Amino acid sequence: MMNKESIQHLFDSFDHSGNLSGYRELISGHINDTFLIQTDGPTNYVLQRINHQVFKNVPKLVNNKVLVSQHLKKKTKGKVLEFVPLRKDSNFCLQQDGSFWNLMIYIQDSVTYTVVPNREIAFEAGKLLGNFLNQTADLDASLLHDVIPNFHNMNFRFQQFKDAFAQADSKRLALAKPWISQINRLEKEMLILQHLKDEGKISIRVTHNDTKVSNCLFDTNDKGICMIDTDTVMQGIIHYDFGDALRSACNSAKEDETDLDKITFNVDFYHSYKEGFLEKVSDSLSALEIELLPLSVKTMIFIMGLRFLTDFLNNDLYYKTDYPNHNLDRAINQFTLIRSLENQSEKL
Ligand code: GN1
Ligand code: MG
Repeated sequence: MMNKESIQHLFDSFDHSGNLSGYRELISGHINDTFLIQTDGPTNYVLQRINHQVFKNVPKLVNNKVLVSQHLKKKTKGKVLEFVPLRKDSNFCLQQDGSFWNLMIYIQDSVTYTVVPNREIAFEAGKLLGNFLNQTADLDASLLHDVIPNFHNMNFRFQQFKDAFAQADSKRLALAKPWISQINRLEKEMLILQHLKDEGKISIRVTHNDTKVSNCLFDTNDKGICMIDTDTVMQGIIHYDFGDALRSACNSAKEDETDLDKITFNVDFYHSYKEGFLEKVSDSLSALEIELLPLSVKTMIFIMGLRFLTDFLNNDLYYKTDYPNHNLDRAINQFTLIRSLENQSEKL
């Protein structure tokens, strides 16, 4: 548990301005712990504990984030995520208990959405990601450390799922069973992008890899500011980012909604997002890459469903959960979204 003293101590390790006047935990994400730090000066901060169980090399991860931010800063007059160094010229703080922390400048007057409320937000979110990908297109992706190897590798995720299935307890297996036929039915199709990537038919570039809409920052007029949560920036294909973004932007409900009637895939938001996205990045995409965009959406919804179900079968080792079947509910949510998408697939 963090108390005011420990937050103060951590905060003071960084080269910040102002004095801490208050703090609160921001409920965001399934992996890290995040705190908003209020000061008596003009700048507030975001202090984040980076989960070193999940991210095996935090120094390299922070290095990736800083590299990408510095690159983006050269390209835009607008705001970008800015990391605050430690007093002794490092961008992260390693505590005696083994925890790693980093500090960012809080971007004032900004908002995020977990569910897209209208087409304008979808369009703006698409522009944000398009911009991010366009502005990082000339950054040598091989400079980025692979923070989680095989992160969106579908073969790897299937293998993890099969291993979890083989060793799961009978109670959890019984709850997962109704979804197995859908997984089996889709397996071949869900490997298409992976095969094309492995065959070198899709370009490798800098990708964000966690593009859900809650990682888009908007100003109070609902104009996009920038993408946040760059923990997983590394090499990838454009489809990871486009697909994962629409997985959340087009879900009419939140990621763990359990009333399945509320979960539909919003095709209007798909088109608005795609329009904003392509406005910014289409120049760097091949005809094949554009043709594969719809498939990427289904693929990324699927991979998240598969990962949630895998973690459920593994007794919730990876994602933070709020109640016993939380990961199962998240998985069912994603598989329900796929069904809604399939019912309308000709409209993409
Ligand atoms: C995790 O912790 P958070 O919310 O930033 C996960 C993403 C998933 C996401 C699902 C490192 O991100 O891959 O898409 O949950 N990040 C990691 O909401 O596994
Ligand atoms: Mg993340």
